[in-house]
Amino acid sequence: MGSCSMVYVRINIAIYLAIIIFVAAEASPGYSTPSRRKHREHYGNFSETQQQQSSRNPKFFPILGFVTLPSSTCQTDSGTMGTCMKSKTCQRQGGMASGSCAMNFGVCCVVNLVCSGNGEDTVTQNGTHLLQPSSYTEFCQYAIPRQEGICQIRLDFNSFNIDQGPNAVTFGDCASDTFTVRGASNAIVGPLCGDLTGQHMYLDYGGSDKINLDLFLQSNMMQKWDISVTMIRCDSSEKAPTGCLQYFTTPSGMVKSFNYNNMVQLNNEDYTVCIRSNSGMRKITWKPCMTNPPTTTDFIITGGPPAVDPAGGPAVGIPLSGDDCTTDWVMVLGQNKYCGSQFPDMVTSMSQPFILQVHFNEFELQPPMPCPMQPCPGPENSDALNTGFCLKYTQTPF
Ligand SMILES: [Ca+2]
Ligand SMILES: [Ca+2]
Repeated sequence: MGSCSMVYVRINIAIYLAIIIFVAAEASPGYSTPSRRKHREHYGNFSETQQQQSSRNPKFFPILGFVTLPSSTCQTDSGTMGTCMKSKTCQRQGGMASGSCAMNFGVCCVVNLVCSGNGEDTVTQNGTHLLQPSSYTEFCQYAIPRQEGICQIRLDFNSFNIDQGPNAVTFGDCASDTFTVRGASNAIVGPLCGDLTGQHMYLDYGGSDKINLDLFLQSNMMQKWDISVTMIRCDSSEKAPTGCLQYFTTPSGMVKSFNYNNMVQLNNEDYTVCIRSNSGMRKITWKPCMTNPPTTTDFIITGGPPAVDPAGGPAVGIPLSGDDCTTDWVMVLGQNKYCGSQFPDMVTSMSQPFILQVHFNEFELQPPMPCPMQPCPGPENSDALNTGFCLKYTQTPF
């Protein structure tokens, strides 16, 4: 037999082995080959992994690629996130197929967990979407028990809107509907309310064996949410560093406080936003978003709103930093604390890891009423209509 035929036979054997592994893996939900696990963990660097496998063994790469693809995340027909698997596996897990994946060998499967309003609704499948109840219920409680080898979960608020109540605008408290996280070890957040659409959270199990998400719905309004839950393995490269509530991996991006969509700052938050240093990047620059210039409402954390220029010029905020920030502030690691009603034009830091620390205390400072002091402290000495923050970052090599 010539060497050419030998290669042909080897490739054929490899194809059969690959098909057997694929079928076996899909037939058993608990089964996971090392290559599947490895690929799932390195999904974020898929193109790099592809290149490495390809250069190591060019003949077998397409086959290995075919085997490993079905365990990955996919995009559904409606643009949301699903998990690629065989059609039967999806049915068995109570999911709904929405589009195909893995060269039409798999379906993009979505598992929905609708709030029952009747005790804990337990999340068992990675990639589950948590949804609002079909009719009004006062209490929704989701439980996410820790599965073997899982250290962290990521929540994506694909959409999220609950009532913030009239108190939030003035006092920063969620006095109507609330969203509360229990069992996570890495942050203090809220309770939260309002519009969290587009936000994400990484929650560490730490010593806990269960993370709970509680929603108290006091207002009978049209609350809506779609939160997807991703379970992250302890040894996964997708895991956020311990202690980071938010983790951004892109070279540049936008970070907003919770409920910034409603431009209302919420009380009682103490968390860390981490930015992954991209290869060769040594410096990070933070700026206000300026999504709607010339207003400066994208950073009001303490004091009142920026003074409006009667001549029609841009509103002028009060930038404060360092020891002047005692109640609500953000801190750029390696630089300073910032508060007031204006963020500096630019803050750069070469301290790694790249970190933004967020601290909002338990209340908003109101001028005493009736005012015993003369002159009465104006908005500049109280927290009035604080919006929270929207900041954008950019990583650069130097
Ligand atoms: Ca404030
Ligand atoms: Ca405050």
